[in-house]
Amino acid sequence: MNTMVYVALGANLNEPVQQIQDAVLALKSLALDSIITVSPLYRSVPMGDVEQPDYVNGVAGFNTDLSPIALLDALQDIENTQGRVREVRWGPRTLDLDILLYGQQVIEEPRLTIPHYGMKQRSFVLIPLADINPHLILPCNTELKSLITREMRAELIQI
Ligand code: A4P
Ligand code: MG
Repeated sequence: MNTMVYVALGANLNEPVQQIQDAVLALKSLALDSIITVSPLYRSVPMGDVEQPDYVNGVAGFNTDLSPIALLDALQDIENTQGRVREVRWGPRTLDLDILLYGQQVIEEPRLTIPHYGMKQRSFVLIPLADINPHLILPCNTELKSLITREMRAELIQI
């Protein structure tokens, strides 16, 4: 069965825009008919206390027949292929691929929390997600657009 999924893209090392573009090509191989929608990319100030370069962030949406865990495995393979090294939590990374939404499913498993635990607070997730699906309703029945504040819009610079 095919499910619409949204994946957050983040990078802040080794030519982040190129990292995201390479990731988009890799994501196509997971998508039904290789069709994926990609948001504009944004530059964003790092969230958290770790000193690190600005991020490039965006969101991709596509239909897939992978299960949630199979999708996570595939995303982690792509991260690893692109040289992701896990050192500090919230530290700099060549590529971070997080599953934001898997259809309307709510998943609480040791390896997987969907919707992504931080998405409702993050400008660099909400704004690109609304770019590709402005009318999205989250599984908790909240309208995506209602979560986006003026302050959040001011935080991002479109690339
Ligand atoms: N995991 C659980 N749920 C999910 C999900 N929905 N999608 C587990 C993906 N993974 C999920 O992730 C740690 C574990 O989370 C995985 O093994 C998976 O089983 P990770 O990618 O290894 O580590 P991480 O990304 O450092 O941790 P975390 O908590 O996911 O960090 P975040 O929340 O992704 O934040 N600032 C800006 N401006 N832009 C950013 O993109 N990103 C971060 C990282 C910090 N600051 C940022 C940004
Ligand atoms: Mg992550």
